[in-house]
Amino acid sequence: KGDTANSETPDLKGWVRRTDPAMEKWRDNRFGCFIHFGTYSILGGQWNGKEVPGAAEWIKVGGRIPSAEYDKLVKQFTLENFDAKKWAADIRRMGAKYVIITTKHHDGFCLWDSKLTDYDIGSSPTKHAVLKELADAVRAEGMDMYFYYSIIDWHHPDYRAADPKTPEDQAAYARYLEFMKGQLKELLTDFGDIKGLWFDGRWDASYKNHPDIGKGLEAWLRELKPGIVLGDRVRAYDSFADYNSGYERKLPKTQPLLDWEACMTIPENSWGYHKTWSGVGRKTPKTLLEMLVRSAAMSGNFVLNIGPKGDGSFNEKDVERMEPIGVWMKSNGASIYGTEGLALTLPAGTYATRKDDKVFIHAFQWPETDKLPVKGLPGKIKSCTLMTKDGAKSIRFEGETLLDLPLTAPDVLDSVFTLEIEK
Ligand code: FHN
Repeated sequence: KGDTANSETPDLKGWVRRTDPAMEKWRDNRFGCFIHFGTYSILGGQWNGKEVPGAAEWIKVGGRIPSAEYDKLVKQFTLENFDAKKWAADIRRMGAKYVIITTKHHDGFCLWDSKLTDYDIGSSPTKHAVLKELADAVRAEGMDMYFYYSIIDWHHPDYRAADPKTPEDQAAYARYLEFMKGQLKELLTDFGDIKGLWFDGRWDASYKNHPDIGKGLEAWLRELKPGIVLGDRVRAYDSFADYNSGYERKLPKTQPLLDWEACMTIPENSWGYHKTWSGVGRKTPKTLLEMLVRSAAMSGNFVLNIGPKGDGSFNEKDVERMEPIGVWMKSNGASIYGTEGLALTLPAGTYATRKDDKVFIHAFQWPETDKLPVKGLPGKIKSCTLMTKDGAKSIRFEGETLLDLPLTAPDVLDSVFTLEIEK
């Protein structure tokens, strides 16, 4: 199951590149943090003492857990270790500029006290107003808040996955769409400035077969919140909204023609908290950072997912990755934020980003000689520095080749050269 994405579709179908301040800000952010959090986080991928294969946030389906059992988790949602300010501070220290949280995932549980359902945090023992506290804390840390919302809803009695054919099913699904709009209105009015919505679960026939539903919803949202940033998952695969959000757990091979964002898990395929991460493909800080840099080098955004535990604390395995990325971002953020990609001829494992008259060369693989040849710069090099532990050090160059490089990489993750280019 999952989004099959518009990703490599070459036909842009009248897609217009937005250049308003809200969209420019989205672009400049470049690095976001996704949070999958809900009552499934309590289970951490295990049911009745056994590991359930598949993504931890899908455990209700993967573990064939009866609703009556699954719904009891709400009463265990105590969040004794939840601290929104700490979440926001840790995420900001990682270097993210925006946060996307699952306000409601496919299981239908709402992380805010919605007036339209009782299947929400308001029915749990916690005193924390998670969304409100988080949205405020995220903004206080200078980041942008985005809300994820699942179109699919395994809990709502009126939700229909199949294309509704009978008058009864059609009426039910129409009621569900109204419920969804009502919830979206709550999300856009009760939590301060929410920069955008991140829809998910457009693949059921009820939504996919009727592109007008998504288009109508999109128009309604744009009226409700002018400037809102919407990824293309609000639409039914037929065209793009503000950007292509279909790069899930993968990056494009070459730079796409339109704005895009990739979202990435740390384990192979689990977004919610998983106790063991038994699947293959746990990514290292270096692998994740290289994905972020490759994204910026293809003019796209990168969103790293974390899955906090059911008690509200962060998973140590997530933190082990967030911290080194944050240390790197603190010294090298200028080579990511507000940059765009630049197609240069470079050695393997080396990428380029650009901002104004600066070109940043990212060396994940350190050259085996003392030279780094660059080809295709937009002008002559005026100066070149290399970021080291002791600050930026001047580097000699001849034409487009960087010379006399140190024997080993100054940064174990990614060593960055800053080239000032003559205008
Ligand atoms: O099924 C979900 C999955 O659990 C997760 O939320 C991801 C995030 O992009 N989206 C869906 C699969 O496309």
